Amino acid sequence: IWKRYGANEFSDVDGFESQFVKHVETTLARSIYNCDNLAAYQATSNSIRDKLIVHWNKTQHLHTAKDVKRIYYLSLEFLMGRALDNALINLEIRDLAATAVDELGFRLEDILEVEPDAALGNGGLGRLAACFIDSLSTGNYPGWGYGLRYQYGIFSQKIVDGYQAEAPDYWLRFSNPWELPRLEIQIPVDFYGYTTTVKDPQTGKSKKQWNGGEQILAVAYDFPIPGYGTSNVNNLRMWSSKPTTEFDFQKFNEGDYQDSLAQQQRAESITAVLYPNDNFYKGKELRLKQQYFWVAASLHDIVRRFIKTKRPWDQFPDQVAIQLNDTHPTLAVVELQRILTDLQGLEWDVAWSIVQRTFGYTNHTVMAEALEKWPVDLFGTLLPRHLEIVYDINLAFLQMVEKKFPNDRGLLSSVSVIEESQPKNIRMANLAIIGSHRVNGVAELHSQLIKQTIFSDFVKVYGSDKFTNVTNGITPRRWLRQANPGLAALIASKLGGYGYLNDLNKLKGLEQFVEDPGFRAEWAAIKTANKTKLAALIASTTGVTVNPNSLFDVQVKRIHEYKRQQLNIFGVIWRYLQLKATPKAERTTKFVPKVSIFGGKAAPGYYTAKTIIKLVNSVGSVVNSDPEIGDLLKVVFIPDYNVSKAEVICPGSDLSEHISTAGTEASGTSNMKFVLNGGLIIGTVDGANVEITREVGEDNIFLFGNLAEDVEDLRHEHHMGRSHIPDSLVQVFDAISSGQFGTPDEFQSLLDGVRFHGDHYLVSDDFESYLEAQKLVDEEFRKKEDWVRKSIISVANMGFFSSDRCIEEYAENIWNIEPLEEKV
Ligand code: 26W
Repeated sequence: IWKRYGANEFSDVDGFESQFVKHVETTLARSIYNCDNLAAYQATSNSIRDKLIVHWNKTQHLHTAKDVKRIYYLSLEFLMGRALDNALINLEIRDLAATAVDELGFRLEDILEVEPDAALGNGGLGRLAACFIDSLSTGNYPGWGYGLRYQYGIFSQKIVDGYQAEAPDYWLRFSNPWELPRLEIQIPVDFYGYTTTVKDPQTGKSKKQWNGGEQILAVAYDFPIPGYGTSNVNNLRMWSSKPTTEFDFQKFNEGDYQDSLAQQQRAESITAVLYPNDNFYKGKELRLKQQYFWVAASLHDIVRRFIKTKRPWDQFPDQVAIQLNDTHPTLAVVELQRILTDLQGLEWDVAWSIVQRTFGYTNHTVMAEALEKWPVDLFGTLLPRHLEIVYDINLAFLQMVEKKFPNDRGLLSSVSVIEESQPKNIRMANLAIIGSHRVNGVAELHSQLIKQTIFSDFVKVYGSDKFTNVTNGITPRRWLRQANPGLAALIASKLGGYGYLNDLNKLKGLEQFVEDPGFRAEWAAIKTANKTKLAALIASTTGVTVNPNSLFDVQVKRIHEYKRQQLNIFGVIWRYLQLKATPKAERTTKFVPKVSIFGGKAAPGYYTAKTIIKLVNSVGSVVNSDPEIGDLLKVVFIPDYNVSKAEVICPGSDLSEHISTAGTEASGTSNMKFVLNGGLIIGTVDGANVEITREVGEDNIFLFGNLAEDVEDLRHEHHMGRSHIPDSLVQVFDAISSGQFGTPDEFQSLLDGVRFHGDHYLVSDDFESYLEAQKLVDEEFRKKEDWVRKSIISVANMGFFSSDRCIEEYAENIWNIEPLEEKV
């Protein structure tokens, strides 16, 4: 049977070509003589997809046959980027495909460029989910992702007159060969309505019942996820909303056919668009609808799969682990409790024990403004039965706390799921903690901080064992092999092949070549080639020509005050002023030629972030056209930063900036991507920078700034009016205020934030130390050979940051699952 199954698979160039032609002629109904890059992309993808489906089916059958425990990763965002190159790499058929398309008259590079990014995420959290799903497959873990199939991903960013403008990202325009519509899997999801108490005809006991008011269907779309060096293929299931076939017959009978249909059509709006906020919470009803829609469909699917095993309910946690990627899926805790009690008739306590053993919760931020809280009224209208259950969960929990800590009103009110404010709110993080057996942060420092700050009272209640750390990681398949084929090949040539790609600690073996001048020369040449590629991207997207011999200094990530792009651009202005003030003859001896590269999206409603983008572009237009400066300084903002651009940018940096106010960046993952690609970093003692320093050594990283433990006191000083703006920063502000970089009015608020409104992100406190660190960068960059040594040693010590290691830690310490490999 398996043989027949694989009938359409190919294993050589000829086989691939015939599949390609078949897809052009049948799937696409085109002729091979009338086949452009888009058609070639679709035909290639469909050929690969056929191969994946075969293994996808085998893997799923295997997991069912062996009746294994599965991990379900619930994430509202999966920032996947492109799929084709990744599939070719993971299936180890990239060379084969390149040869085949070449013989057919195409270039693989051109075909790959046609694919739109699957940009169903905002930033770090969504990209982490994508790396994890790759590592789950690679590590042969039976694991599924569950998400939403948004029709519009994160907006595409245009720069108009220096400002960000948003355009819709309709990524499904040419359909999507990487998804398998499962139109037969349609799960009804209820909203609104009311609750009643009914008598159970079997037990005679009374119980609660939810009578929903509006029903919407969740349709499954499956994305096969290939692993590297294994034939296992896992599943990423994404839900799409559509109307039920029922519609409001009363309205219909009243003659309002149009309106009744229109209301149904609105069902599709649930999964229409990804919310573009990152680290900022807004209580929008549609967002809560998205969350419940996704959670209800996913749990229904998971429970249905469990019921098929015919096991008793108390074995549910032995078969199912569910990870909550931040608080966005926390309703799953409530929904599972509802399914077990209302629908399956389990006793409350029995059900609750199952719930707690099933869930784990990952926190990704300590920032107060990012914590989700839903107004009780909004919540209760949309999900009346769930509100009752939340109150019951909270009651039982508070009774437990009261017993352990009698008469501690402060404690009760801080750990309560209900915030007794006006209006009242449901605190999703509290609910997630109470409903899970384990809570983790995403880097050592962050995991310590959550225990000391936002969740300290829960440590009191549960003890600290419930709280743990899993430091983030990245997949080396995409972020080394795919993004940097040159470097990956050089490393493979030294380490005896590509085996290091799923055993990243092997990179350590590179250290022995550090004193080999030939190796260093090859290493440096690859960096230069990657910088040339980045220069081409800069030229094509900004029109600015940059010299690849300059120091490429990059900061790409979401634009946010806590990430401090403003600190970076103030530093750039300082450098420009210094350059101008230095006699021409001395400039080249004092300053290394530098290109300052920015990129990243601002949330559409985030005014300050948008102002920072404008400032970067304004500084760029002045500096780049200053004939006195030439190659000594260029400033560019690359528009529409996304995964596929990151794959060009990360390998092309000499230095990247990870300069958040200490204690604010939970982990950061682009820091890992840059170092893995041979770049050095300048950064604060924050997030995973701390562990990167531990791994690569203090000599190979440029750290600066105040420490997390000092932040509170410094902020207090500012609020007491005891701010000190260093002279360097005063000069920068004066230059801006004088109109040197365009109308100063629009930048006024940015400067005032630092000068008069408490400087919440401590730009003034860290500015001098930042300039010092940058000075050191210049000095070190001049010592070319030493710089290359640092680069090699850093890469050699990045093994720890493979997301494969993360998944192993989650599997062992949180999920209690084992890998299972399909033997071909
Ligand atoms: C409710 C609005 C909202 C949306 C997204 C709040 C919070 C988020 C995310 C949790 C923000 C996020 O992406 N956090 C990032 O997670 C990464 C992966 O763990 C970390 O590396 C980053 O430091 C963290 O900012």
